[in-house]
Amino acid sequence: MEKEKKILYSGMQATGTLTLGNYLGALKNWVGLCDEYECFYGVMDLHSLTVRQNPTEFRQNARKLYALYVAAGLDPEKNCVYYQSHVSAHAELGWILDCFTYMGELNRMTQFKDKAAKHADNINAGLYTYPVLMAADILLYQADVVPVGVDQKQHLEITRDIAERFNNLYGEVFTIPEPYIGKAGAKIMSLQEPTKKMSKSDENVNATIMLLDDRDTIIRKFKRAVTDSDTEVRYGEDKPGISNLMDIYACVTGKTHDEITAEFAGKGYGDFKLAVGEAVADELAPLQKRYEELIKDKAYIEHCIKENDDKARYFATKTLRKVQKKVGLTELIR
Ligand code: ATP
Ligand code: LTN
Repeated sequence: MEKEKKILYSGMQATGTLTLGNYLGALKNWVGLCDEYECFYGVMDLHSLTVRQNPTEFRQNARKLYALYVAAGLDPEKNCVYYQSHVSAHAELGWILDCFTYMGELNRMTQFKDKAAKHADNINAGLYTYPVLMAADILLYQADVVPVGVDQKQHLEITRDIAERFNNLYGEVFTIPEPYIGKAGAKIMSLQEPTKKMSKSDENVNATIMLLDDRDTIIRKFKRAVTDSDTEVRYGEDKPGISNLMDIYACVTGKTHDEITAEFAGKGYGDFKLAVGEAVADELAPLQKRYEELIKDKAYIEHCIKENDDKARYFATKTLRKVQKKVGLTELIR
């Protein structure tokens, strides 16, 4: 690959619908990176299979995720937005890298421990080797940088370890990826239990703002957000609820915590919660409008998927062939 621009790789699982946490913590920050980087964003549908999926809903969720990527501003002409499962090199490199990953390393993964506890009836081998497939995703594109949240940092570290181990054995095959530290990567917390992260699998609907929630729902959920018995809009460890709302407000308005404290001095929490709700609803309105248009425009979406699948396949296959050759698999006879 001619490296005029550095390569950036990221993606999300195609499970459920996205939350405000996914948006402010990840997606929103990806928009615009294509000016500086050659960007690849996957709909990580193979990873979603580690949890049992209803096939019809799963297919719809994957399409929704694709449309949300585009609606949020990932222009498919400038970013390679594609489906992981459409590029078979992911699964093929995943297998090869499984053979270069130690069980001792995988045993340390905290996400595996969390998910295994959550899905005790389905602790499958895919859940265990999840980080190796993620390593394959990243290494196939020779990514220089990977924007991920704190919860995914351990997976990026194992990716680097696997890549270095492989390179030590076979020469410089893989680029060693770095985590991408963007603008203050906000961690958005639950509106009901502000010490827990906002998560799409939360059972309490009031805890989570979904990206496709309508304006009234968004405002209502913010009005019900758990705060404290004080009245001062101030950032601090002793005020997790208010601090979370301040983080959200800061992300959507660009204001600093001090500016927010000044703006709401002498006003009650009610005014502040309403302002946060309205600001979030205003921020999401254009994305939702664009999403509604896109999801109906099957021809356009399918055109984008096809073009970008082809582009991803081209780059991924190049790396896969190199790896196959290095480990001594017999070359294809053409
Ligand atoms: P689940 O609820 O199933 O654990 P999730 O909502 O955490 O899912 P993921 O698919 O694991 O979603 O994450 C996708 C991306 O969104 C990751 O980069 C992750 O760091 C980011 N992300 C998820 N939740 C938050 C949050 N509350 N705040 C900031 N970023 C988040
Ligand atoms: N595990 C990630 C999703 C993911 C990913 C990747 C992110 C799968 N493959 C490669 C970055 C690079 C998550 O956010 N849950």
